[in-house]
Amino acid sequence: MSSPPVSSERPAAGIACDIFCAVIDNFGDIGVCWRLARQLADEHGWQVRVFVDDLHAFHTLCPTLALDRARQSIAGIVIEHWHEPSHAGDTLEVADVVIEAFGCELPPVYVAAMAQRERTPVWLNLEYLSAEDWVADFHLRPSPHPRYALKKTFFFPGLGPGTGGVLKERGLDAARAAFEASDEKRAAWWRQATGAPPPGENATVISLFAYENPAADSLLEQWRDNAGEIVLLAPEGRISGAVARFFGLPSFMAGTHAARGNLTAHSLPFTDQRGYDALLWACDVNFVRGEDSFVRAQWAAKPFVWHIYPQADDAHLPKLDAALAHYAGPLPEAPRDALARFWHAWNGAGRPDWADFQRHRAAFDARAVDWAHELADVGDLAGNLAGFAKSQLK
Ligand code: TRH
Repeated sequence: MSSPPVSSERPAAGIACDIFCAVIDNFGDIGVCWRLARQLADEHGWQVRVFVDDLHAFHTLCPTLALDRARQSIAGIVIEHWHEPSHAGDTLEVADVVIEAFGCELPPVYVAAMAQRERTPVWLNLEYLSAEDWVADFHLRPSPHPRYALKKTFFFPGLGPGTGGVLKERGLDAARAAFEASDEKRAAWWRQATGAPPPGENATVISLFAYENPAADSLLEQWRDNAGEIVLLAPEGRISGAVARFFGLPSFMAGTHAARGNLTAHSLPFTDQRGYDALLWACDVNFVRGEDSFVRAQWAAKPFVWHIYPQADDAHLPKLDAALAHYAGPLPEAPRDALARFWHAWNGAGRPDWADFQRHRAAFDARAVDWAHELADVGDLAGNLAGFAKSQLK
């Protein structure tokens, strides 16, 4: 294949940034990249292109995306369908800042052009989020390229000081506060999401976003038998089969409603990312998974339960405990242990005990608010990344 022509550098209207994203599975890879792209464009004025190899996954959380276009622009961001590993856009333009998400391999022709560029680009490898202590030691470590005069810097998201932090839009807290303060906004949200008004104050509202999970059957039974009303909001997805089985339904696709005992459940359509935040704000407790929803639940400042992305040889379990150490560490012993028991049970070790969780709800509610403040002190990932890149471009 012949190389595409190399263009002169893009107009200097702002820092040009290319983000390369290979979707491994699910929605977290593109979910993080898209959120980062929007922040760099909206809050830092960067000219951003996103190269993504799976438009279908992207379309699920960005429904305005056209599936059949090789190149398109949404919200001022150029999206290139990265259709084969060697593809680097129709015209080879190398950006000032190049972000390789989650160790995906950049097109060789692009790397070669990076090396030829008059002003060497800042090349960042954005890693997966982990709350483990070693992350702070590896954050911003450079790695020289074996053949070219280029260096790649590892950028590690994290939950503690010395890491890259996690993504948080500037207007996020204000948007949440506005939602929480407005009965009309909440009522409109409930009508649109479930077709019903908001439940009474005594109901416990729970969102459920998870992978297939054998512990779901027991938890659904406990919610059915709970003393107070439970309202379950479940975006359509990998856990929907378990909910359908519990209610004796053939499926639990978006728009389905069901009730047994004290449990009422609504299946919601998968929304865009902003819509997912509103779901978290509407709930008392959020079950989340993977990486990006795990972060959003922390900004929602409500108690949450994390279904971590399972890895071979249980490599995910130390990551689960590292997150617990940050999040639950300052809790008194009894609620701290209860939260750890519940998270472990939801991740395969034992049976989740809802009564045990609820007993400590007041402590969990207060901790969720404190933790959102503590996490904000680490700084927003997009801001941290932009600051580092600018310091390198000087
Ligand atoms: O989908 P996830 O499980 O994604 C990932 C991937 O599996 C990835 O390969 C893995 O490495 C990573 O987890 C750890 O979970 P996550 O990260 O929470 O991504 C879901 C995205 O979908 C997130 O951006 C929120 C968004 N979302 C919506 O926009 N609307 C919705 O209705 C829902 C339920 C989610």
